[in-house]
Amino acid sequence: VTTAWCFVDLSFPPGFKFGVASSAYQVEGAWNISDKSESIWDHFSHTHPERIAGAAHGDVACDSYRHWKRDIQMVHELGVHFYRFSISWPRLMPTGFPNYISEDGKQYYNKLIDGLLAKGIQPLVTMYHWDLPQRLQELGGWTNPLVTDWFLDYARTVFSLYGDRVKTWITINEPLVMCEMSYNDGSMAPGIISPEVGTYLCNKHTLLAHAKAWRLYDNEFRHKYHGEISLVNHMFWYEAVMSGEEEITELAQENSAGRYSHPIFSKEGGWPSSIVDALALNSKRQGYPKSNFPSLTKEEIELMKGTYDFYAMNHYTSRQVRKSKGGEKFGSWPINDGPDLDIKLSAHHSWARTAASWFYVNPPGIRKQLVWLRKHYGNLKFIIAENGYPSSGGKHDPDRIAYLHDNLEQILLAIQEDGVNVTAYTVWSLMDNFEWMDGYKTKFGLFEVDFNSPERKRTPRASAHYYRKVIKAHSLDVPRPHYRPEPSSS
Ligand code: GBH
Repeated sequence: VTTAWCFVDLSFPPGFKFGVASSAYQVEGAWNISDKSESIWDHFSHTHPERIAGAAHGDVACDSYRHWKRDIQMVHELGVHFYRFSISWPRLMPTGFPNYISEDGKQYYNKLIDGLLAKGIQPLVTMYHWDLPQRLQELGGWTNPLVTDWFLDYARTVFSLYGDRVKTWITINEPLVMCEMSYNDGSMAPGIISPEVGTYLCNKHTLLAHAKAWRLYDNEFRHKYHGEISLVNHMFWYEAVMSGEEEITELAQENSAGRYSHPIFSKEGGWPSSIVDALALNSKRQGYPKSNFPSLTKEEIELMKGTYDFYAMNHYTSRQVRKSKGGEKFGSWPINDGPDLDIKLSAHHSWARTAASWFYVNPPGIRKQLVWLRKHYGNLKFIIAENGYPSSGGKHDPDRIAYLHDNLEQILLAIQEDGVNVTAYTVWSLMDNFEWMDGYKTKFGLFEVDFNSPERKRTPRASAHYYRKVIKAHSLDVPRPHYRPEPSSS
Protein backbone atom coordinates (compact mmCIF):
# COMPACT_ATOMS: atom_id res chain seq x y z
CA VAL A 1 0.00 0.00 0.00
CA THR A 2 1.27 3.42 -0.95
CA THR A 3 1.49 6.04 1.74
CA ALA A 4 0.09 9.53 1.98
CA TRP A 5 3.03 11.41 0.50
CA CYS A 6 2.30 10.25 -3.01
CA PHE A 7 -1.11 11.93 -2.91
CA VAL A 8 -2.06 14.10 -5.80
CA ASP A 9 -4.95 15.55 -3.95
CA LEU A 10 -6.26 15.56 -0.38
CA SER A 11 -9.71 16.65 -1.42
CA PHE A 12 -12.66 14.37 -1.92
CA PRO A 13 -14.29 14.03 -5.32
CA PRO A 14 -17.00 16.61 -6.01
CA GLY A 15 -20.30 15.08 -5.00
CA PHE A 16 -18.72 12.86 -2.32
CA LYS A 17 -21.11 12.83 0.64
CA PHE A 18 -20.48 12.73 4.39
CA GLY A 19 -22.88 11.44 6.99
CA VAL A 20 -23.31 10.22 10.51
CA ALA A 21 -25.30 7.28 11.87
CA SER A 22 -27.37 5.87 14.72
CA SER A 23 -29.99 3.14 15.15
CA ALA A 24 -33.42 3.06 16.77
CA TYR A 25 -32.88 0.70 19.70
CA GLN A 26 -29.50 2.21 20.51
CA VAL A 27 -30.78 5.79 20.85
CA GLU A 28 -34.56 6.15 21.00
CA GLY A 29 -35.52 4.84 24.44
CA ALA A 30 -39.28 5.23 25.06
CA TRP A 31 -39.46 1.45 24.83
CA ASN A 32 -43.06 1.21 26.03
CA ILE A 33 -44.43 4.63 25.14
CA SER A 34 -47.88 4.82 23.57
CA ASP A 35 -48.75 1.66 21.66
CA LYS A 36 -45.20 0.53 20.87
CA SER A 37 -44.77 -3.19 21.41
CA GLU A 38 -41.77 -5.06 22.73
CA SER A 39 -38.82 -5.68 20.44
CA ILE A 40 -36.49 -8.66 20.81
CA TRP A 41 -33.95 -6.30 22.40
CA ASP A 42 -36.46 -5.05 24.97
CA HIS A 43 -37.23 -8.65 25.77
CA PHE A 44 -33.62 -9.86 25.79
CA SER A 45 -32.25 -7.00 27.89
CA HIS A 46 -35.08 -7.36 30.41
CA THR A 47 -34.92 -11.14 30.70
CA HIS A 48 -31.13 -11.55 30.40
CA PRO A 49 -29.52 -8.57 32.15
CA GLU A 50 -26.52 -10.79 32.93
CA ARG A 51 -25.65 -10.96 29.22
CA ILE A 52 -25.14 -7.20 28.95
CA ALA A 53 -22.39 -5.13 30.57
CA GLY A 54 -23.74 -3.34 33.63
CA ALA A 55 -27.12 -5.06 33.10
CA ALA A 56 -27.83 -2.16 30.77
CA HIS A 57 -30.80 -1.83 28.43
CA GLY A 58 -32.22 0.65 25.95
CA ASP A 59 -35.32 1.61 27.97
CA VAL A 60 -34.26 5.26 27.91
CA ALA A 61 -30.92 5.21 26.05
CA CYS A 62 -30.29 8.71 24.60
CA ASP A 63 -34.01 9.41 24.85
CA SER A 64 -34.01 10.47 21.21
CA TYR A 65 -37.75 9.82 21.15
CA ARG A 66 -38.01 13.05 23.13
CA HIS A 67 -34.82 14.81 22.08
CA TRP A 68 -35.09 14.43 18.30
CA LYS A 69 -34.88 18.19 17.83
CA ARG A 70 -31.53 18.27 19.59
CA ASP A 71 -30.38 15.34 17.43
CA ILE A 72 -31.23 17.26 14.28
CA GLN A 73 -29.41 20.29 15.61
CA MET A 74 -26.29 18.19 16.25
CA VAL A 75 -26.40 16.66 12.80
CA HIS A 76 -26.77 20.18 11.43
CA GLU A 77 -23.81 21.46 13.48
CA LEU A 78 -21.61 18.76 11.97
CA GLY A 79 -22.59 19.95 8.52
CA VAL A 80 -23.12 16.43 7.20
CA HIS A 81 -25.04 15.80 4.00
CA PHE A 82 -27.08 12.92 5.42
CA TYR A 83 -28.17 11.32 8.67
CA ARG A 84 -28.48 7.54 8.77
CA PHE A 85 -31.01 6.36 11.36
CA SER A 86 -33.32 3.37 11.59
CA ILE A 87 -37.04 2.84 11.97
CA SER A 88 -38.24 0.65 14.81
CA TRP A 89 -40.61 -1.96 13.36
CA PRO A 90 -42.45 -2.53 16.69
CA ARG A 91 -42.88 1.23 17.18
CA LEU A 92 -44.46 1.66 13.76
CA MET A 93 -46.30 -1.68 13.51
CA PRO A 94 -46.89 -2.91 17.05
CA THR A 95 -48.49 -6.20 16.00
CA GLY A 96 -45.65 -6.82 13.57
CA PHE A 97 -48.24 -6.90 10.80
CA PRO A 98 -49.77 -4.14 8.66
CA ASN A 99 -53.24 -4.52 10.15
CA TYR A 100 -52.42 -1.70 12.55
CA ILE A 101 -50.13 1.31 12.19
CA SER A 102 -49.22 3.31 15.29
CA GLU A 103 -50.15 6.96 14.82
CA ASP A 104 -47.49 8.08 17.32
CA GLY A 105 -44.84 5.89 15.76
CA LYS A 106 -45.71 7.19 12.32
CA GLN A 107 -45.55 10.82 13.47
CA TYR A 108 -42.24 10.35 15.25
CA TYR A 109 -40.46 9.45 12.01
CA ASN A 110 -42.39 12.11 10.09
CA LYS A 111 -41.10 14.76 12.47
CA LEU A 112 -37.55 13.46 12.25
CA ILE A 113 -37.55 13.26 8.45
CA ASP A 114 -39.21 16.64 7.96
CA GLY A 115 -36.93 18.26 10.53
CA LEU A 116 -33.83 16.97 8.74
CA LEU A 117 -35.08 18.02 5.31
CA ALA A 118 -35.89 21.49 6.62
CA LYS A 119 -32.16 21.84 7.38
CA GLY A 120 -31.12 20.41 4.04
CA ILE A 121 -30.00 17.07 5.49
CA GLN A 122 -30.96 13.91 3.61
CA PRO A 123 -32.43 11.07 5.65
CA LEU A 124 -30.76 7.71 4.93
CA VAL A 125 -33.10 5.22 6.47
CA THR A 126 -32.30 1.73 7.69
CA MET A 127 -35.49 -0.31 7.81
CA TYR A 128 -34.15 -2.97 10.14
CA HIS A 129 -31.35 -2.52 12.67
CA TRP A 130 -31.96 -5.66 14.76
CA ASP A 131 -35.10 -4.77 16.75
CA LEU A 132 -37.62 -7.35 15.52
CA PRO A 133 -41.10 -7.25 17.10
CA GLN A 134 -40.99 -9.86 19.89
CA ARG A 135 -44.30 -11.25 18.61
CA LEU A 136 -42.63 -12.24 15.37
CA GLN A 137 -39.79 -13.84 17.30
CA GLU A 138 -42.35 -15.98 19.05
CA LEU A 139 -43.34 -17.23 15.61
CA GLY A 140 -39.73 -18.14 14.82
CA GLY A 141 -38.32 -14.76 13.81
CA TRP A 142 -35.66 -14.91 11.11
CA THR A 143 -35.68 -18.72 11.04
CA ASN A 144 -39.28 -18.89 9.80
CA PRO A 145 -39.43 -18.67 5.97
CA LEU A 146 -42.59 -16.53 6.32
CA VAL A 147 -40.47 -13.72 7.77
CA THR A 148 -39.61 -12.72 4.21
CA ASP A 149 -43.28 -11.84 3.62
CA TRP A 150 -43.67 -10.18 7.01
CA PHE A 151 -40.69 -8.00 6.10
CA LEU A 152 -42.23 -7.31 2.70
CA ASP A 153 -45.40 -5.99 4.37
CA TYR A 154 -43.30 -3.85 6.67
CA ALA A 155 -41.36 -2.56 3.65
CA ARG A 156 -44.57 -1.64 1.83
CA THR A 157 -45.68 0.32 4.88
CA VAL A 158 -42.47 2.33 5.24
CA PHE A 159 -42.18 3.04 1.49
CA SER A 160 -45.81 4.21 1.43
CA LEU A 161 -45.41 6.43 4.49
CA TYR A 162 -41.98 7.92 3.87
CA GLY A 163 -40.91 7.14 0.30
CA ASP A 164 -41.94 10.58 -0.92
CA ARG A 165 -39.15 12.09 1.24
CA VAL A 166 -36.63 9.29 1.83
CA LYS A 167 -34.48 8.72 -1.24
CA THR A 168 -31.93 6.27 0.14
CA TRP A 169 -33.00 3.08 1.87
CA ILE A 170 -31.10 0.29 3.59
CA THR A 171 -33.22 -2.83 4.07
CA ILE A 172 -31.21 -4.73 6.68
CA ASN A 173 -28.18 -3.74 8.74
CA GLU A 174 -25.38 -6.33 8.78
CA PRO A 175 -27.32 -9.56 8.27
CA LEU A 176 -24.11 -11.54 8.88
CA VAL A 177 -23.54 -10.00 12.29
CA MET A 178 -27.15 -10.35 13.27
CA CYS A 179 -27.46 -13.99 12.17
CA GLU A 180 -24.17 -15.06 13.74
CA MET A 181 -24.74 -13.29 17.03
CA SER A 182 -28.44 -14.07 17.32
CA TYR A 183 -28.34 -17.73 16.28
CA ASN A 184 -24.74 -18.92 16.31
CA ASP A 185 -23.12 -17.80 19.55
CA GLY A 186 -26.39 -16.46 20.94
CA SER A 187 -24.77 -13.33 22.32
CA MET A 188 -27.38 -10.99 20.86
CA ALA A 189 -31.16 -11.04 21.00
CA PRO A 190 -32.95 -13.43 20.83
CA GLY A 191 -29.93 -15.30 22.23
CA ILE A 192 -30.52 -18.63 20.51
CA ILE A 193 -27.61 -21.02 20.09
CA SER A 194 -28.16 -22.99 16.91
CA PRO A 195 -24.91 -22.72 14.97
CA GLU A 196 -25.64 -25.70 12.78
CA VAL A 197 -29.18 -24.78 11.69
CA GLY A 198 -30.52 -21.43 12.88
CA THR A 199 -27.63 -19.33 11.60
CA TYR A 200 -28.04 -20.62 8.05
CA LEU A 201 -31.82 -20.24 8.00
CA CYS A 202 -31.33 -16.66 9.11
CA ASN A 203 -28.67 -16.21 6.41
CA LYS A 204 -31.03 -17.30 3.65
CA HIS A 205 -34.12 -15.51 4.96
CA THR A 206 -32.48 -12.14 5.54
CA LEU A 207 -31.22 -12.15 1.95
CA LEU A 208 -34.61 -13.19 0.57
CA ALA A 209 -36.38 -10.57 2.69
CA HIS A 210 -34.00 -7.94 1.37
CA ALA A 211 -34.54 -9.10 -2.21
CA LYS A 212 -38.32 -9.00 -1.92
CA ALA A 213 -38.22 -5.49 -0.47
CA TRP A 214 -35.87 -4.32 -3.23
CA ARG A 215 -38.17 -5.75 -5.92
CA LEU A 216 -41.20 -4.17 -4.31
CA TYR A 217 -39.47 -0.79 -4.39
CA ASP A 218 -38.29 -1.36 -7.93
CA ASN A 219 -41.73 -2.38 -9.23
CA GLU A 220 -44.07 -0.11 -7.34
CA PHE A 221 -42.24 2.87 -5.88
CA ARG A 222 -39.18 3.70 -7.96
CA HIS A 223 -41.07 5.31 -10.82
CA LYS A 224 -42.68 7.85 -8.50
CA TYR A 225 -39.93 8.40 -5.94
CA HIS A 226 -36.67 7.75 -7.85
CA GLY A 227 -34.82 6.55 -4.76
CA GLU A 228 -32.11 3.95 -4.20
CA ILE A 229 -32.11 0.88 -2.03
CA SER A 230 -29.65 -1.79 -0.89
CA LEU A 231 -28.56 -3.68 2.20
CA VAL A 232 -25.45 -3.04 4.26
CA ASN A 233 -22.83 -5.68 4.92
CA HIS A 234 -20.28 -5.71 7.68
CA MET A 235 -16.87 -7.26 7.24
CA PHE A 236 -13.52 -7.60 8.88
CA TRP A 237 -10.60 -7.42 6.49
CA TYR A 238 -8.74 -10.75 6.54
CA GLU A 239 -5.04 -10.92 5.92
CA ALA A 240 -2.93 -14.04 5.51
CA VAL A 241 -0.32 -14.52 8.25
CA MET A 242 1.92 -16.44 5.87
CA SER A 243 2.20 -16.15 2.15
CA GLY A 244 0.94 -19.33 0.55
CA GLU A 245 -2.18 -19.25 2.74
CA GLU A 246 -4.15 -16.94 0.45
CA GLU A 247 -6.63 -19.70 -0.26
CA ILE A 248 -7.70 -20.01 3.37
CA THR A 249 -7.85 -16.22 3.61
CA GLU A 250 -10.13 -16.15 0.61
CA LEU A 251 -12.36 -18.75 2.30
CA ALA A 252 -12.57 -16.49 5.38
CA GLN A 253 -13.61 -13.62 3.08
CA GLU A 254 -16.23 -15.74 1.36
CA ASN A 255 -17.58 -16.84 4.74
CA SER A 256 -18.11 -13.29 5.87
CA ALA A 257 -18.34 -10.94 2.87
CA GLY A 258 -19.21 -13.52 0.20
CA ARG A 259 -22.01 -15.40 1.94
CA TYR A 260 -23.98 -12.13 2.15
CA SER A 261 -22.83 -10.51 -1.11
CA HIS A 262 -22.45 -13.18 -3.76
CA PRO A 263 -26.18 -14.00 -4.07
CA ILE A 264 -26.98 -10.32 -4.65
CA PHE A 265 -23.96 -8.68 -6.24
CA SER A 266 -22.25 -11.36 -8.35
CA LYS A 267 -23.04 -11.89 -12.03
CA GLU A 268 -23.99 -15.56 -11.59
CA GLY A 269 -25.85 -15.23 -8.25
CA GLY A 270 -26.27 -17.94 -5.63
CA TRP A 271 -23.91 -18.90 -2.81
CA PRO A 272 -20.14 -18.76 -3.23
CA SER A 273 -19.19 -22.30 -4.27
CA SER A 274 -16.23 -22.54 -1.86
CA ILE A 275 -18.66 -22.01 1.01
CA VAL A 276 -21.16 -24.56 -0.28
CA ASP A 277 -18.35 -27.14 -0.38
CA ALA A 278 -16.83 -26.20 2.97
CA LEU A 279 -20.17 -26.27 4.76
CA ALA A 280 -21.18 -29.58 3.16
CA LEU A 281 -17.95 -31.07 4.47
CA ASN A 282 -18.59 -29.51 7.85
CA SER A 283 -22.12 -30.97 8.05
CA LYS A 284 -20.72 -34.37 7.17
CA ARG A 285 -18.13 -34.12 9.94
CA GLN A 286 -20.93 -33.24 12.34
CA GLY A 287 -22.81 -36.39 11.38
CA TYR A 288 -25.57 -34.94 9.23
CA PRO A 289 -26.67 -36.98 6.21
CA LYS A 290 -26.71 -33.87 4.02
CA SER A 291 -25.52 -30.30 4.13
CA ASN A 292 -27.16 -27.98 6.62
CA PHE A 293 -26.43 -25.00 4.46
CA PRO A 294 -29.75 -24.33 2.73
CA SER A 295 -29.76 -24.76 -1.00
CA LEU A 296 -31.32 -22.16 -3.27
CA THR A 297 -33.82 -22.91 -6.00
CA LYS A 298 -33.38 -21.39 -9.46
CA GLU A 299 -36.23 -19.02 -8.62
CA GLU A 300 -34.60 -17.95 -5.37
CA ILE A 301 -31.28 -17.33 -7.11
CA GLU A 302 -33.02 -15.17 -9.71
CA LEU A 303 -35.07 -13.39 -7.05
CA MET A 304 -31.94 -12.29 -5.18
CA LYS A 305 -29.59 -11.58 -8.05
CA GLY A 306 -29.08 -7.90 -8.87
CA THR A 307 -31.23 -6.54 -6.05
CA TYR A 308 -29.06 -3.52 -5.28
CA ASP A 309 -28.55 0.09 -6.30
CA PHE A 310 -25.22 0.48 -4.48
CA TYR A 311 -22.88 -1.51 -2.25
CA ALA A 312 -22.96 -0.36 1.38
CA MET A 313 -20.21 -1.55 3.69
CA ASN A 314 -19.69 -1.15 7.42
CA HIS A 315 -16.05 -1.52 8.26
CA TYR A 316 -14.10 -1.26 11.50
CA THR A 317 -11.22 -3.69 11.90
CA SER A 318 -9.09 -6.55 10.56
CA ARG A 319 -7.98 -10.07 11.44
CA GLN A 320 -5.04 -12.20 10.51
CA VAL A 321 -5.82 -15.62 9.13
CA ARG A 322 -3.97 -18.90 9.07
CA LYS A 323 -4.83 -22.56 8.71
CA SER A 324 -5.61 -24.09 12.08
CA LYS A 325 -3.44 -26.92 13.27
CA GLY A 326 -5.30 -30.13 14.09
CA GLY A 327 -7.90 -29.73 16.81
CA GLU A 328 -7.09 -26.09 17.47
CA LYS A 329 -10.06 -23.84 18.26
CA PHE A 330 -10.78 -21.25 15.66
CA GLY A 331 -10.12 -17.98 17.43
CA SER A 332 -12.49 -15.09 17.31
CA TRP A 333 -15.76 -14.09 15.72
CA PRO A 334 -17.38 -15.01 13.37
CA ILE A 335 -15.47 -18.23 13.09
CA ASN A 336 -15.69 -19.39 16.68
CA ASP A 337 -18.52 -21.72 17.55
CA GLY A 338 -19.56 -21.99 13.94
CA PRO A 339 -18.44 -24.20 11.11
CA ASP A 340 -15.02 -25.76 11.24
CA LEU A 341 -13.41 -24.07 8.28
CA ASP A 342 -9.92 -24.93 9.56
CA ILE A 343 -9.27 -21.25 10.01
CA LYS A 344 -7.51 -19.63 12.95
CA LEU A 345 -7.94 -15.88 13.44
CA SER A 346 -5.72 -13.48 15.34
CA ALA A 347 -4.65 -9.85 15.39
CA HIS A 348 -1.27 -8.47 14.34
CA HIS A 349 0.82 -7.26 17.27
CA SER A 350 1.28 -3.85 15.62
CA TRP A 351 -2.47 -3.14 15.48
CA ALA A 352 -3.37 -0.90 18.43
CA ARG A 353 -6.02 -2.11 20.84
CA THR A 354 -9.07 -0.02 21.68
CA ALA A 355 -11.77 0.17 24.33
CA ALA A 356 -13.66 -2.65 22.54
CA SER A 357 -12.12 -6.10 22.87
CA TRP A 358 -12.85 -7.04 19.25
CA PHE A 359 -11.41 -3.87 17.76
CA TYR A 360 -7.79 -3.46 16.61
CA VAL A 361 -6.71 -0.51 14.50
CA ASN A 362 -5.55 -1.30 10.96
CA PRO A 363 -6.62 1.50 8.60
CA PRO A 364 -5.24 -0.07 5.39
CA GLY A 365 -7.85 -2.81 5.82
CA ILE A 366 -10.68 -0.60 4.61
CA ARG A 367 -8.88 0.16 1.34
CA LYS A 368 -7.99 -3.49 0.74
CA GLN A 369 -11.55 -4.55 1.48
CA LEU A 370 -12.90 -2.08 -1.07
CA VAL A 371 -10.47 -3.42 -3.66
CA TRP A 372 -11.54 -7.00 -2.82
CA LEU A 373 -15.21 -6.12 -3.27
CA ARG A 374 -14.59 -4.39 -6.56
CA LYS A 375 -12.59 -7.36 -7.82
CA HIS A 376 -15.42 -9.74 -6.99
CA TYR A 377 -18.51 -7.71 -7.83
CA GLY A 378 -17.35 -4.93 -10.14
CA ASN A 379 -16.84 -1.21 -9.69
CA LEU A 380 -20.21 -0.55 -8.09
CA LYS A 381 -21.22 2.61 -6.36
CA PHE A 382 -19.72 2.03 -2.88
CA ILE A 383 -20.80 3.76 0.27
CA ILE A 384 -19.21 3.36 3.67
CA ALA A 385 -22.30 3.15 5.86
CA GLU A 386 -20.41 2.86 9.18
CA ASN A 387 -16.87 3.49 10.35
CA GLY A 388 -15.90 4.76 13.77
CA TYR A 389 -13.84 4.30 16.88
CA PRO A 390 -14.60 3.07 20.40
CA SER A 391 -13.21 4.93 23.38
CA SER A 392 -13.97 4.73 27.06
CA GLY A 393 -14.92 8.40 27.38
CA GLY A 394 -13.63 11.94 27.50
CA LYS A 395 -14.16 14.92 25.23
CA HIS A 396 -10.57 15.04 23.99
CA ASP A 397 -10.37 12.06 21.70
CA PRO A 398 -7.19 12.20 19.62
CA ASP A 399 -7.35 8.45 19.00
CA ARG A 400 -10.75 8.79 17.35
CA ILE A 401 -9.54 11.73 15.27
CA ALA A 402 -6.50 9.75 14.15
CA TYR A 403 -8.72 6.79 13.27
CA LEU A 404 -11.11 8.90 11.21
CA HIS A 405 -8.25 10.66 9.47
CA ASP A 406 -6.39 7.45 8.69
CA ASN A 407 -9.48 5.68 7.39
CA LEU A 408 -10.49 8.63 5.24
CA GLU A 409 -6.95 8.73 3.89
CA GLN A 410 -7.22 5.07 2.92
CA ILE A 411 -10.54 5.79 1.23
CA LEU A 412 -8.91 8.60 -0.75
CA LEU A 413 -6.19 6.16 -1.78
CA ALA A 414 -8.82 3.63 -2.85
CA ILE A 415 -10.47 6.31 -4.96
CA GLN A 416 -7.36 7.94 -6.43
CA GLU A 417 -4.86 5.10 -6.68
CA ASP A 418 -7.16 2.12 -7.17
CA GLY A 419 -10.06 3.82 -8.94
CA VAL A 420 -12.72 2.43 -6.60
CA ASN A 421 -15.99 4.33 -6.90
CA VAL A 422 -16.57 5.32 -3.27
CA THR A 423 -19.26 7.99 -3.08
CA ALA A 424 -20.09 8.43 0.61
CA TYR A 425 -18.72 7.99 4.11
CA THR A 426 -20.62 7.65 7.38
CA VAL A 427 -19.29 7.94 10.92
CA TRP A 428 -20.65 5.59 13.54
CA SER A 429 -21.89 7.23 15.65
CA LEU A 430 -23.59 10.59 16.06
CA MET A 431 -23.47 10.16 19.84
CA ASP A 432 -22.67 7.62 22.56
CA ASN A 433 -25.45 5.08 22.75
CA PHE A 434 -26.46 1.59 23.86
CA GLU A 435 -23.60 -0.45 22.44
CA TRP A 436 -25.40 -3.83 22.51
CA MET A 437 -23.62 -6.33 24.83
CA ASP A 438 -21.17 -3.62 25.90
CA GLY A 439 -24.02 -1.58 27.33
CA TYR A 440 -22.94 2.04 27.79
CA LYS A 441 -19.30 1.14 28.46
CA THR A 442 -17.85 1.67 25.01
CA LYS A 443 -18.42 5.03 23.42
CA PHE A 444 -18.51 5.58 19.69
CA GLY A 445 -20.00 9.07 19.72
CA LEU A 446 -18.82 12.24 18.04
CA PHE A 447 -21.02 13.72 20.75
CA GLU A 448 -20.64 12.62 24.32
CA VAL A 449 -23.88 11.80 26.09
CA ASP A 450 -24.27 12.27 29.83
CA PHE A 451 -26.42 9.28 30.74
CA ASN A 452 -26.80 10.57 34.30
CA SER A 453 -28.51 13.78 33.27
CA PRO A 454 -32.29 13.64 32.83
CA GLU A 455 -32.09 15.39 29.46
CA ARG A 456 -29.26 13.11 28.31
CA LYS A 457 -27.05 16.12 27.69
CA ARG A 458 -25.03 15.89 24.47
CA THR A 459 -21.65 17.66 24.11
CA PRO A 460 -19.43 17.66 21.03
CA ARG A 461 -16.06 15.94 21.34
CA ALA A 462 -12.91 17.23 19.65
CA SER A 463 -13.62 14.66 16.92
CA ALA A 464 -16.95 16.34 16.17
CA HIS A 465 -15.14 19.62 15.49
CA TYR A 466 -12.55 17.82 13.40
CA TYR A 467 -15.18 16.02 11.30
CA ARG A 468 -17.03 19.31 10.78
CA LYS A 469 -13.84 20.89 9.40
CA VAL A 470 -13.15 18.00 7.06
CA ILE A 471 -16.69 18.18 5.70
CA LYS A 472 -16.56 21.94 5.29
CA ALA A 473 -13.20 21.82 3.49
CA HIS A 474 -14.29 18.71 1.56
CA SER A 475 -10.70 17.71 2.11
CA LEU A 476 -8.35 16.05 4.59
CA ASP A 477 -6.13 19.09 4.34
CA VAL A 478 -7.34 20.63 7.59
CA PRO A 479 -5.48 21.14 10.84
CA ARG A 480 -6.10 18.60 13.54
CA PRO A 481 -7.19 20.24 16.78
CA HIS A 482 -4.82 20.73 19.68
CA TYR A 483 -5.38 18.65 22.74
CA ARG A 484 -5.22 19.46 26.35
CA PRO A 485 -5.40 16.42 28.56
CA GLU A 486 -8.68 16.41 30.42
CA PRO A 487 -8.32 17.42 34.06
CA SER A 488 -8.54 14.28 36.13
CA SER A 489 -11.83 14.07 37.94
CA SER A 490 -10.37 13.07 41.31
C1 GBH B 1 -21.97 -2.28 14.10
O1 GBH B 1 -21.67 -3.61 14.20
C2 GBH B 1 -23.43 -2.04 14.32
O2 GBH B 1 -24.12 -1.85 13.13
C3 GBH B 1 -23.74 -0.93 15.29
O3 GBH B 1 -25.05 -1.05 15.72
C4 GBH B 1 -22.74 -0.94 16.41
O4 GBH B 1 -23.07 -0.02 17.41
C5 GBH B 1 -21.39 -0.65 15.83
O5 GBH B 1 -21.07 -1.56 14.84
C6 GBH B 1 -20.26 -0.62 16.83
O6 GBH B 1 -20.06 -1.87 17.41
O7 GBH B 1 -15.67 -10.72 18.82
O8 GBH B 1 -17.63 -11.77 19.74
O9 GBH B 1 -16.77 -9.73 20.73
C7 GBH B 1 -20.32 -3.94 14.23
C8 GBH B 1 -20.09 -5.37 14.07
C9 GBH B 1 -19.33 -7.43 14.70
C10 GBH B 1 -19.10 -5.64 16.27
C11 GBH B 1 -18.85 -8.38 15.66
C12 GBH B 1 -18.66 -6.62 17.31
C13 GBH B 1 -17.51 -8.72 17.60
C14 GBH B 1 -18.07 -9.64 18.54
N1 GBH B 1 -19.66 -6.15 15.14
N2 GBH B 1 -18.42 -7.90 16.86
S1 GBH B 1 -16.95 -10.54 19.53
